[in-house]
Amino acid sequence: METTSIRPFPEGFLWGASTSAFQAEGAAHEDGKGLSVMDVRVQDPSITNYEVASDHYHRFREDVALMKEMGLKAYRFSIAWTRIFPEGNGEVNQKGVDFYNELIDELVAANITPIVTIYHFEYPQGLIDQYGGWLDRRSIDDYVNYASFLFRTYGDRVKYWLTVNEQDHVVHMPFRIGLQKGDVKVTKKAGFLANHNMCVAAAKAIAACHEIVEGGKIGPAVCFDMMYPTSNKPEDGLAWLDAMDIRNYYVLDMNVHGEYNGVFRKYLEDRGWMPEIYPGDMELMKANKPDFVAFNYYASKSVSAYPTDDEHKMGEIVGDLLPETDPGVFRVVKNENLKATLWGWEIDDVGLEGVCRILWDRYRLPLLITECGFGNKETLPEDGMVKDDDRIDYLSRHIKAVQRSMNVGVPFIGFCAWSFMDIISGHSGFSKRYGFVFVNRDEHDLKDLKRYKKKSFGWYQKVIATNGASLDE
Ligand code: BGP
Repeated sequence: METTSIRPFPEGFLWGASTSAFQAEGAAHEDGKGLSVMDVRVQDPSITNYEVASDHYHRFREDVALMKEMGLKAYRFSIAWTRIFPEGNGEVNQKGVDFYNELIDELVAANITPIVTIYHFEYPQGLIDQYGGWLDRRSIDDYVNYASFLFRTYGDRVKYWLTVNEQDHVVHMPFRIGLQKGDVKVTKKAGFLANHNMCVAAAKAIAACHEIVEGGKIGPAVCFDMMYPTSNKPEDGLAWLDAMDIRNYYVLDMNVHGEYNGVFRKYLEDRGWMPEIYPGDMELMKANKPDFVAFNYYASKSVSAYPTDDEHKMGEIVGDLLPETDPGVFRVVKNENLKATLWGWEIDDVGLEGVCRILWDRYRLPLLITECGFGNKETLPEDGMVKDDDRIDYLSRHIKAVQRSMNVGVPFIGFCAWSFMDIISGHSGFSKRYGFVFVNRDEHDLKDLKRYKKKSFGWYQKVIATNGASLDE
């Protein structure tokens, strides 16, 4: 809808940027850190050097100084579970505890609000070895014990907490829950069991946060792609509704409403994937709602109906990471109206406006964007400044989409761009860069790891200094 005016961003809006531990810190085997599934199952050393990442573990003071120079109001990062509990439970590793104390102190001294992700993909391998990790109910107590330790240790300074990063992706990726890639039907059943246990664990952590952290706010950080039906055929419209229910809403429906939505439940039951619900599980979720909905947004997807036939049977999902075809439900189709990144992610700021409105309409909780960014291949020019105009354009459009949604009543806590500096991509090594700050290394040649401000650094600095007003210049 066109409007005649747009409200400025409110005072106190958290202009932020994000990273995660395994992607930024490095020091993968230092100071007593234990192994996570990312260390042992996901990271193929032939792709890149993961062990050093961006060396944030050793250079965090320099990095926070850059954040301060930029004027960041918030920094969203994750704590590596296995730095705190190397085995996932049991003995605490004091050196890991100290590292995050120092990082948080440095941020607070720089007037930057820490937003902490409790669990960002790095599940302790120790818990997989002990009892199979998220597939066992013991995982719930170990997560809550770990989260409660963080609340007690850092809760005097950290008031914003994120329970699980992209649970909706984690459950579709066997390696992230400690399984080998195998029979899709087996791994999906396991994934949705893990999903249930994570929701119970998150509800308990929300209760613990509210009890332990004075003024603490906590919520999930899901990935939420905008979706569209590819045509005005009624069956494509229905496939879109189904895809929204079983791909986008299901985790938040459990976190916020304490329920399996009807389409998701039937989807799981028909395929034999419905996990056992223990007495009290759903009541626990209902009683412990998040304070906000945080989400990561990069792109949109278009879907068509995809009926089963002799060759495409129910449950025979195809898609390396996330289902791209799900017979009997939908298939993802290229959107010819949108440009895409080098990795095929369809760029869609209008879709972000839609997501903001959808999330507010359905959950009635304030929103926080924890990731949104543009991945690209970049090299350091002679003058030392990467001219990342495409990133500036991407972020500018997406931030304006947030503003448009706020203009029609969606309440927002803040916007955290992905990522503060170049870090290891989730799937594409170091060649896929997202940062405002260039980190001087290649996949295997670690060079000097020196930091260089990109053009977008100054651009975001100005956006923050003018509380968004410079976006209209
Ligand atoms: C999200 C993850 C991040 C980050 C980002 C970009 O799914 O939460 O950790 O990796 O996506 O993805 P990629 O690095 O694969 O481009």
